[in-house]
Amino acid sequence: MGLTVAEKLIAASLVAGEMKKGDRIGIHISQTLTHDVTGVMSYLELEAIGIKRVKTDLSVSYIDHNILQADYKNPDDHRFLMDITSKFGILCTKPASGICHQLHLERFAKPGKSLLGSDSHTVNAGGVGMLAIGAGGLDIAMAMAGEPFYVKMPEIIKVELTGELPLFVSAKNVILEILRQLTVKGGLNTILEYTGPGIKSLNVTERATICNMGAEVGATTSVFPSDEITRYWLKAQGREQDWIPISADDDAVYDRVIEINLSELEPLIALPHQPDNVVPVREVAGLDIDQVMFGGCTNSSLQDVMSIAHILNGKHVHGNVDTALYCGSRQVMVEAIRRGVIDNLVCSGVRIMEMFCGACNGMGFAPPTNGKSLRTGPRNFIGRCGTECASVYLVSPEVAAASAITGKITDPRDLSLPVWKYSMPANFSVDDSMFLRPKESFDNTPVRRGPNIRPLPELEAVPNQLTGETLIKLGDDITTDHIVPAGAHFLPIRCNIPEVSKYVFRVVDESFPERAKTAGGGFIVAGHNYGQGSSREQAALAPRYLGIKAVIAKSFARIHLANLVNFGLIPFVLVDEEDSHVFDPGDMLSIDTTELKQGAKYAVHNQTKGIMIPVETPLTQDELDIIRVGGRLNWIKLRNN
Ligand code: MIC
Repeated sequence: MGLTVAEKLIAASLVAGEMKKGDRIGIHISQTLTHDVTGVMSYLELEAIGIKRVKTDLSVSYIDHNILQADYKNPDDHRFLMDITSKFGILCTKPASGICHQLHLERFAKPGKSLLGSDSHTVNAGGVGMLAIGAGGLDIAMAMAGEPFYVKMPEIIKVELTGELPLFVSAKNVILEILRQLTVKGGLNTILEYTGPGIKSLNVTERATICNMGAEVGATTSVFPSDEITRYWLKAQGREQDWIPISADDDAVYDRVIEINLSELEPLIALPHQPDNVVPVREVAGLDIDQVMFGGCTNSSLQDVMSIAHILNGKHVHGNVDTALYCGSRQVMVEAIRRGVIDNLVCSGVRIMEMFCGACNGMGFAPPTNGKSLRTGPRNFIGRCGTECASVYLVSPEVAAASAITGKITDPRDLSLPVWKYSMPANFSVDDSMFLRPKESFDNTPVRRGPNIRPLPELEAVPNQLTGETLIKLGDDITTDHIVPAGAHFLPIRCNIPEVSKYVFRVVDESFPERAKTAGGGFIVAGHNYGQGSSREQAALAPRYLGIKAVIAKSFARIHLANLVNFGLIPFVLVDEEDSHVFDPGDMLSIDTTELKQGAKYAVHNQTKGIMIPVETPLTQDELDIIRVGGRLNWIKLRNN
């Protein structure tokens, strides 16, 4: 039987298990990626693991999130990252060289290789036929130490693209359409593999845009074949030698098929506060807006910037609209400057920001009270933009640009704009001078650690009896932004667990941290897709630090489930999801965890109501053994001693 592209990529890196859907497999990781919000903890964990040099072909530490240096915290983190990566043999960028995913696509992503990144949008590199997966920082540390990355062998969804994108309907609309069909839950434990005649009309940065937001359907990853279009991109980056052809066999077998005729797509928009709340732009056209943000890792390529500039050329952004642009990298910025695009945008009234994630995760450019903000990034979770009462809408660069002119949500096709077609340069300006090369070998140069970089908390083993109060009851699709907030006030404290734990569930119940501490910990009860969104392991570690014993939910997002295992927090799944109504905040619960066995059923004793509720865990025995000892770092210490 023939293989899909995804199966070929997995087979090339498989080091444990068999490619049987649903089985746990181990993948060798050739490249890793971190950034400055998740990377500090990842390198603290790498130190704890005890190796002296990374075992990967390439590891890169990007500095692209915490760029608002409002006090000592972010510059201290950056100094720590530069020092520690140099010792371990890791490349490190200078601050604001660009967004990690755009930079990695430009300079390092390789078809056929595997990449693990401490960011959920690592999947962006699937645009060049790479097996690129987001994971928590500790999993990245393990990969840097040469350990396999374990994941459930996913189902493979064939996304058959036909036709060609119409004018002013760009690649972002493809993934918005997939989100509309699949929802934020629909891609769990799947790989989205793009194929069909339609892919021949998509260049690498368009393919990366589509892969990038595959993270929002919960997919393990997304991937395109590696073909002549891939080769063109690598050649334009001076990396043609990295190209290899990868395509699915004619008799490859897929688990599901989604068909999309690109020619029939229209401009789409994700309404607040979920990326799958997608409707046609024309359904909400005319709504007044306060802000437009161009940028984010999904749409900050040269094509995106030039498309925006084409629409704004000779026009001004509306007086009521504050508009900002974050180019994806120095390369994008330089190429745009050389084409006269940046001065056009300045003349149109667009604020030119630094090259980093920026407003996408609330690092500046927050909307006003009850503001309406159109953004070209991947996420619109509540509170993520920095203003909890604001509403963020996700759109393509073209819809964002048209709306910036009119001051209202606008379909660009209604502006009778001149036709414009992007032609990707045959050669991009390549300048790697902002990548700091590591020392030749590990040495004892001290690593400068600011006071905000706190040691990893000690985690005790899981007791045989879990007892405590139901501290919070939540619905479906609880995001990592609900659990530990994003934004300029909170991203800088991500490497300070005692501090960040003060803000757990801030956007849903500000009293939670104090109640958890007063109660000596307890339980979280939630619905489906608990922990959707980012790779931030603090979303597991901070509740653990507050004494949370277990999370009882209807289902879990992939990355967060792995983070719960890594930090010794048991994820229980309701055997009958209707039992969720039995739990109320304040109910006293107890669970006998003397035996943590794969496939076992457990009973949650709701002592307040005198009811026993059956639950199970979706974990393998290895994962349960890791939880038993209090998490992966404890497990490693025990293994090494
Ligand atoms: C995001 O897009 O949510 C982030 C901020 O990049 C996160 C990383 C983090 O939360 O630290 C992600 O996607 O993993």
